[in-house]
This record gives sequence, C-alpha cells and structure tokens, in this order.
Amino acid sequence: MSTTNADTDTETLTDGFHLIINALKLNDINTIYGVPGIPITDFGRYAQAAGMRVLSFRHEQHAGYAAAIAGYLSQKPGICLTVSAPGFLNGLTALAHATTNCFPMILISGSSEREIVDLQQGDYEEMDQLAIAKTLCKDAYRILHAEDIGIGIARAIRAAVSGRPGGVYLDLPAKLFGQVMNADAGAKSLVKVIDPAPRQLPAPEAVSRALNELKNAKRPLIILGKGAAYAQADADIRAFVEKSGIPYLPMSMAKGLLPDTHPLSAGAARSLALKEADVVVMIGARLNWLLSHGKGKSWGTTPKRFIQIDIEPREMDSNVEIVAPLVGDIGSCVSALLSGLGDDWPTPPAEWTSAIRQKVETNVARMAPKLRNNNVPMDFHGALGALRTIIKERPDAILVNEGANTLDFARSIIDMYQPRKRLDVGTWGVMGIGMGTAIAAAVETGHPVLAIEGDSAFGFSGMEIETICRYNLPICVVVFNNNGIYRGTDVNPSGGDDAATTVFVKDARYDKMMEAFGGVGVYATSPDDLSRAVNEAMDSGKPTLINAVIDEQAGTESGRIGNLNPQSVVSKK
Ligand code: ADP
Ligand code: TPW
Ligand code: MG
Repeated sequence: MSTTNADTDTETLTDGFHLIINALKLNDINTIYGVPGIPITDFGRYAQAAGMRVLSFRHEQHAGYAAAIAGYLSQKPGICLTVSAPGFLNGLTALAHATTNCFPMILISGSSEREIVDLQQGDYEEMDQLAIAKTLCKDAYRILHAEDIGIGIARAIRAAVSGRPGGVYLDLPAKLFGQVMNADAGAKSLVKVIDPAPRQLPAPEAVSRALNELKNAKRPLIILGKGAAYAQADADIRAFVEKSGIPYLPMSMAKGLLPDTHPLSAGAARSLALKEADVVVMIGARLNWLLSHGKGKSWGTTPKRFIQIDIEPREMDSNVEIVAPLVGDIGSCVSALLSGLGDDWPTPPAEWTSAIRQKVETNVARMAPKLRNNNVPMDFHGALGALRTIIKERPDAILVNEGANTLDFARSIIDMYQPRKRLDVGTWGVMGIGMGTAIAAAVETGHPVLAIEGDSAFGFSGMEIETICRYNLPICVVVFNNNGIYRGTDVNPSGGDDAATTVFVKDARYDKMMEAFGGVGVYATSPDDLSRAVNEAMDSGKPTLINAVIDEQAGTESGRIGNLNPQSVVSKK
C-alpha cells in the first residue's frame, strides 16, 4: 500500500490485514478455514487475493474441525477464522476438541473494542473472548499493536505445534486490522519460526530401562495411538515392530500405520492381547477411557508393566504406574529403541505370538460370511463388507467415520493399509466432525475421501455438503440411514404423540439434499448398489451423497459403549 504522508514525502505503509497475512505465509501457512463477517470479511478477501486458500463454511464449528484435522495431517497448525462472540463460540468447541486430541490448531477470532468490552458497555458482539478461551486450549494470546503481529503469530505457532500439540486462541481486535505502520519496519517485524517443533531426545538411561523391560517380557504388546500416526515416523515404527517381532494393537486413528493385515497385528484379537500381555509399550496413546485407564476387567489378571513413549512428561503415571517412561518425540524415541534392539534381539516366545495369530485368524474367519451378505434392507455387516472391499482396492482414499454403531462396526470391519487414512471422532467421541474433517482431508491431501456417517452423526454437519459442492471436492458421503440414533425403533414411553427421543423422520432422503446443491445423490438399498455407487463416486471425483438404507432394528444402544450409560433404579425403559 502506498500513500503520501505529511512528514515524509512518500512513505510506503502497510497495515494489520497485510501483516497478519504475510506472517502466516512466511510460516508456510496457506490455508484458512472460516466464516466471514465483521470484523474479518476483508481479511478473508485480502488473504484470498494474496494467494491463500480461504475456504468459507456454513458454520464455524465445521471450519474448526477442518482446521483441527488439517493440523493433524500436516503437522502445521490448522487455521480457523471467525467473527466475534457467537462465531468465536461456535469455533471454540473445535478448539477444545483439537486440544483434547493433541492436534495443532489456531482459532483466530476478530473481537470488539477492548475499552467497551472491558467496561461491559454493550459493544457489537461484546465478549471477553480471551478469558473464555484460556481454559479450553493450550494457550491464548491477544495482539493489540501492528508491530507485535510477527511475534504474536510466532508465539501462536510455537504453542500449537511444540511439545504436546494442541489448540491455541489468537484474539485480534477489530482495530488491529486497520492499524498502519511503515512497510519496511512491518516486514522486518515478521518472524519465521525456526524449528517450531524441536526434536526432544529421550535420556539414554530411559532408553536402556525400556529395553531391559522389553527383554524380560514373555508376552509383550505394542499399542500404537494417534500420536504415533501424527509423528510421521512411519518407517521407524514399522521397523521397530518388525524387528522386535512384538504384536501390536492400533488405536482407532493409528489403524493403517502398519497395514491392518500385517502378521503382527493383534487388532482382531484385542481382548486376548490386553488380558494376557505382561509388558505393554504405549507409543503415542494415552491410558484414558478408550483403554479402560490401563486397569480393570479388560486388562485381565496378568500383572502389567508399562513402557510409555510420550512427549508430555505429565502423561506418565496419569492412570497407572509407568515402569519405563520415555519422554521425548516419537521419532527420536522409537529410533533410539530400534538401535538398541541390536541384531541378536530375541523375538517374543512363539507361544505368545502364535496364540494371538490364531485368535486373529479365528475371528477374521468368523466375520467373513457376515460381511458377504447381500441382505435388503442392509445390516451393518453387509453394508460395511462392501465398503471394506472399496478401501482395500483404494488404499490411498481417506476414510472419515462417525456415528455409534456406524463408527464401531466400521472401525473393526474396515481394514486400513496406509498411515493417517482413518479420521474419526477422536478422544471425546464427538458427533459432528464429519463434513469438516472430510473437507480438510480432501483439501490438505488431494486424495479422495469416503465419509461413513451415522444418520444422526451426519445431521450435525450436514449443511456443509453445500461447501463440498461449492469447492467441488472429491468427497463421497455415505449416510447409514437407520432412522435414528442407534436404531429407528424406539416408541414414546408415555404413549403420547411426540416421536421418541432417539428416532428421526422415517425413510428420510438425505441423497436429495446433495442434489439440491448440484452434487450427485444416490439411494442405495443393497450392498451391491452401495458398492456400485461408491466406486462411481470415487472414479468421477464428484461430490456424492449415498443414502444407504440400513435395517432400523440392526443397531444397539450406544454401539459398543452402552455400559457407560447410567442406570435408574426407579423407572424402567
Ligand atoms: P489414541 O486416542 O489414539 O489412544 P491419544 O490421543 O490418547 O491417542 O494419545 C496421543 C498421545 O501422543 C498424547 O499423549 C500426545 O502427547 C502424544 N504425542 C503426540 N505427538 C507426539 C510426538 N510427536 N511425540 C511424542 N508424543 C506425541
Ligand atoms: C456433540 C451423543 C453419541 S453417538 C450419537 C450421539 C447423538 C449418534 C448415533 O446415531 P447415528 O449412528 O450417528 O445415527 P448409529 O449407526 O448408531 O445409528 N452430541 C455430541 N457428541 C456425542 N457423542 C453425542 C451428542 C451421541
Ligand atoms: Mg443412525
């Protein structure tokens, strides 16, 4: 921007808008997910004009989920941009989700005038956003002066990606965007963050301690979590598993880090592996509710000794004693363990590995005929059997998955073959990640996306199919339509006219929603129909939504976690 100034003849000026854009670009951040409005509409325009990809959503929560998963896939903070108060709050759920899942993300929200907000004088969209965000993310900052933009953005990037990754909030008051400063001084004030996520080497004694534990194991087991997938240390992780000969269990989003068909995968023998293992190596996975906190019935009676690799020291001993904590980044820790294995490393007793292998084979064989059924209406096995084949034939497609039964069955039925191809509800089991996740997966990777969605789950982000059509993204959404949450068969226990709390309009046509925006809608009643339609969508790359009619009686309450529902002693359902 060039203007004439009274003091100097021709001083070149810049402003907050352009400094923020240049600071992001300088740090290789070139994509923004958001929703426009006061005070950030022009910011989005200028960013697009400057060559950034700016994707406008229909609701900030989904832009936020897109940014969160973009961070997971790229190891760079995903950016979500919102307006003040309500837009900020809509984005905040996703920021908290990113933090909970250890995904790097920055929520950038415009905010109202500080002077008015702090005196609570009722400004347009007044809210003390910084104070609210603080409790829900890793760190939160506000930039008040144009000359601090470079440092402010650098701090936000480092906070998001270094150590345990997470969500960061950046508060940008409306006034900042228009603030003017000398363009040269502005350019000099920007910071290119050097080594934003530095390697953190494990202490040598911690490595020896872990190797000693492993050496003494009779029934060792490796658990791979999404932290391991995030770390992108794929080759070393695979080499560590193969060289040690230790069976491994992938957590949901770590599926495919090694192919699910790998001979050392204990995926289909999960309960046996957890119950019988004596030494367990956790790699980028937490002993939270998803692993029954490392104790109790699902871990059986065999005493466990845990080795844990994590970048966050405070993760150690959070649920049970960790006898060999390895604090550091997964790449460095796994490579240190790998070098420590040496050529004469004893593989685990064959008794153990073949017991697991046998269990896997029995379980896989038992499942096979169910997956081949061509029932109409479809059950989960028939429909997912068809989709399983599609992922086998198209291993580089990205699978997005949410729902209850739709999630639990798909996770166990669909084998994954490549790292970071399975994206789902994460640590909170949140419904609504679907379309935002699918959009970012397509945008960040360029690969085709198959989103397998419960009908309820889909409803949380359904309007974003317009976004998918608008950007013409290669996304095929399959809605598992069983007329409701878990099942479509509940009746109102009072006998009244209102529908039961878990059921939806019967035989809804989600496919027609897609047609409304110019996408392809398909109504599928059999596994064969479903296969045909998905293959067509994946070949054409056209935005497609397939309404897959699922037997409304086929699901169970809360899928596989019905045991978490509290029970009343007073009334029966
Ligand atoms: P899952 O749900 O798959 O079990 P979690 O989200 O519970 O996985 O755990 C992921 C763990 O990985 C977190 O504790 C996080 O601190 C850790 N982590 C993430 N990235 C890295 C990394 N680069 N190096 C080491 N640990 C990491
Ligand atoms: C943000 C609670 C868990 S699973 C689910 C809900 C509402 C929907 C299950 O029905 P769906 O799947 O998707 O049709 P299916 O195959 O079993 O019929 N709000 C949020 N997150 C969660 N987890 C819920 C509510 C829930
Ligand atoms: Mg349903």
